Amino acid sequence: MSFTETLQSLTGKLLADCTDQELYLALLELVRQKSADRVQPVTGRKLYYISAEFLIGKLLSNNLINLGLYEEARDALAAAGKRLSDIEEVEPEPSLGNGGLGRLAACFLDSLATLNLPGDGVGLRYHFGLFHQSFEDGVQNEKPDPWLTAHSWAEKTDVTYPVELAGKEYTARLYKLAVTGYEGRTNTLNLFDLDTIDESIVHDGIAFDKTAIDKNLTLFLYPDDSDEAGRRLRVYQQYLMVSAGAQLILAECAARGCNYHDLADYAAIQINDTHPSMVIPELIRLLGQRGIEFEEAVEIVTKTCAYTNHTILAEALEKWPRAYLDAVVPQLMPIIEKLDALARTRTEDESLAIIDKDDRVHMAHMDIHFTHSTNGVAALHTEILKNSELHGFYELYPEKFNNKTNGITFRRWLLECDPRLTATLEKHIGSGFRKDAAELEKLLAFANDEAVLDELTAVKKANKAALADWLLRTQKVAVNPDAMFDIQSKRLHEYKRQQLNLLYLIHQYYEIKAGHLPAMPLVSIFGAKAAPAYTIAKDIIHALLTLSKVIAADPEVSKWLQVVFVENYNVTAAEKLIPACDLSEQISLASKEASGTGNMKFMLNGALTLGTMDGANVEISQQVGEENIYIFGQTSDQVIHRYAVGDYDPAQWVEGDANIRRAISFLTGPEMLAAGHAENLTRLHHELIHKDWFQTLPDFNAYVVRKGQALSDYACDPMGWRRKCLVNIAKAGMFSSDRTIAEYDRDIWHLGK
Ligand code: GPV
Repeated sequence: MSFTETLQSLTGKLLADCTDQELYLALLELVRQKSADRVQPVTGRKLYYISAEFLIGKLLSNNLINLGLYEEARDALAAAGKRLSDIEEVEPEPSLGNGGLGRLAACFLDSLATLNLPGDGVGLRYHFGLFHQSFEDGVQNEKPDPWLTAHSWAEKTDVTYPVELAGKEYTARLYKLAVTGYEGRTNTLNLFDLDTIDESIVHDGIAFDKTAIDKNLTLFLYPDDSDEAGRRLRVYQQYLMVSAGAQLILAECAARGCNYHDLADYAAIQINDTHPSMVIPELIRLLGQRGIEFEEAVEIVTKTCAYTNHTILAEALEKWPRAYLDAVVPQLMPIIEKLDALARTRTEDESLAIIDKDDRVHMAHMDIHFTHSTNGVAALHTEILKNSELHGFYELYPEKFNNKTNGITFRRWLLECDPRLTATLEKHIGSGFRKDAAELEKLLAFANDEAVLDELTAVKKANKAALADWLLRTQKVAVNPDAMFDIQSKRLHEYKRQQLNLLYLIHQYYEIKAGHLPAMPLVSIFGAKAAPAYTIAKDIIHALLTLSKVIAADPEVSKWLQVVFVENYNVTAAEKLIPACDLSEQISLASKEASGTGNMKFMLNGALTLGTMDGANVEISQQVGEENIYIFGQTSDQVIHRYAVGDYDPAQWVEGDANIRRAISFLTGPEMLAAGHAENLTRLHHELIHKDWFQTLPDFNAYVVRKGQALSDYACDPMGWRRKCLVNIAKAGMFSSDRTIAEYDRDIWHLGK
């Protein structure tokens, strides 16, 4: 049967007569059948990647590519007058993650299946995932983002497990989503849910009754944790995930012949940050029910589990008040107490305890004591963990610490999102890089080949035009496609310093007004969601939206500068933005961004990085060489030292520097107040002058200079610029998640053995 005939047998009519929705459902069914053919039996150790987030994004095109059906599908549809890109738009995006951590989990599943490794995901089937963002009156507005339709990728099973929450029994139901690798096997993403969830209790945006657990438990990813009911709800969610997950793992292993004593020969469990940490006491509890004594259970669990740390920010290291755990998971508390007592026999250092003197339970401490591996996610991050944040643990267990620098799947972040670049690369270096990312280095041979550099320029130009069309269609903004496209897209957080970019833009506004024109026009694009309860983050969004209006209304400035804030930044938007970027903003305060993964996506798509020596930027800069990246700002050592001394006073920087003073004052000046809200602008102004916890001001001047350098290089030396882009693409191979997963397997998991 031809592809067209197969599809027609699924829709029951001629393709030309089908709606996009009908074609989408037929393709979904076809992909399901083909994926099922690639399921393989499991022998030896199998990985369970347990994570509160899997930011998988839309799946249709990705699955077609991985199954080798993309071109056939596109051509068959085109022959019937249909466009695959229109059909893609019918698919709702499952936004089951916040940002990097969740997207990393999705990239890892793709690489596991591609490398033919047995590795499944375990998580939750949120009904709405992360909220949908819109801007109203210059302010972020949050609404539910439904993705579950009658025909969803996640298939309901009749597998259920009992889970006890606050003394009451609930039934967790398993949904399975097929994950097919590129020319690889099919693994499973296991997502748990309750049958009793009631979507109708959501009102006024994303508000809902936080106490009705049977109705609300899996409604949203990370419900607002600014109040106690919200925080308890997170504990409920986490326990539902780990208890059902642990029961699934034990059942699958038993079915393969495991007698529980040898669990570690059947399963490797990776704990993705601390959200799933309760899997440790839960497994010990379940093994106890199966007749295994506490001491042996601890040993089994330690051998089976490994932990990844994704941050050094203290507020992101979970410490649950004991009272919450007493209330929600009383069955775990006796076990956590015994683990605390056992940990105290290994060290007298009170700061390494699981339960501290204020009766808070440190989830990361439990992970480090009772798993065999703790890893950071970039070289610098792991060094900081070993030398400062987790130094005491490193002294106690040096053999447990290791680094696994993050990566991204090139199937989604090159083949899918940038078909133009993919085609150009294939023309010159063949298609080996699809499976072996290191082959991208072959491109270096063309670094001085003007014809190839011209082709890369043409690809970027076409991608920028496509982004301009998309912005016009979806955001109603027109941008100048001949300007430099400068993009900062990632979660809105003070440590990521969108506010530094904001101060730069204000600075440029003044410079242009004073007749100091930049080397070329700049379109500065932002994409970012702020946590609904994160006030200052929302103030930064407001300031950027307001500045965008002020500049657009000023013809003198808007010729040179435009600020665009894209609504509802998600995976789908990222796939449009990244291929069109010239300059990638990676400007976190050094030491604070554990790794970053957007930095890798931009580099792979031929953007140059403007960044601090933070996270994986350090390794990017080592790969490409300092002449092919724009680095500025304090080093992590300087930052850590400044915090240690504790004498940072932003007011002194404001006083001592006229440019800084001018930029900050503008926030509450007449232009901004006329276009925006005094409350938000005044609060941000106050925060920057009196706190500036993430040291924006000491890096301000270096940032302005470096960005000016990038603009003038781009304007005055286009071939030189394009050569740098080529080197970035060629050197991106090390940031493939295939490399990352191969390292996890070699050092931690030993899958299939
Ligand atoms: I902890 N990260 C995230 O997205 N959410 C979290 O809750 C935590 C960490 C991110 C880090 O901020 C990034 O630097 C990192 O690249 C990413 O996790 C993946 O490791």
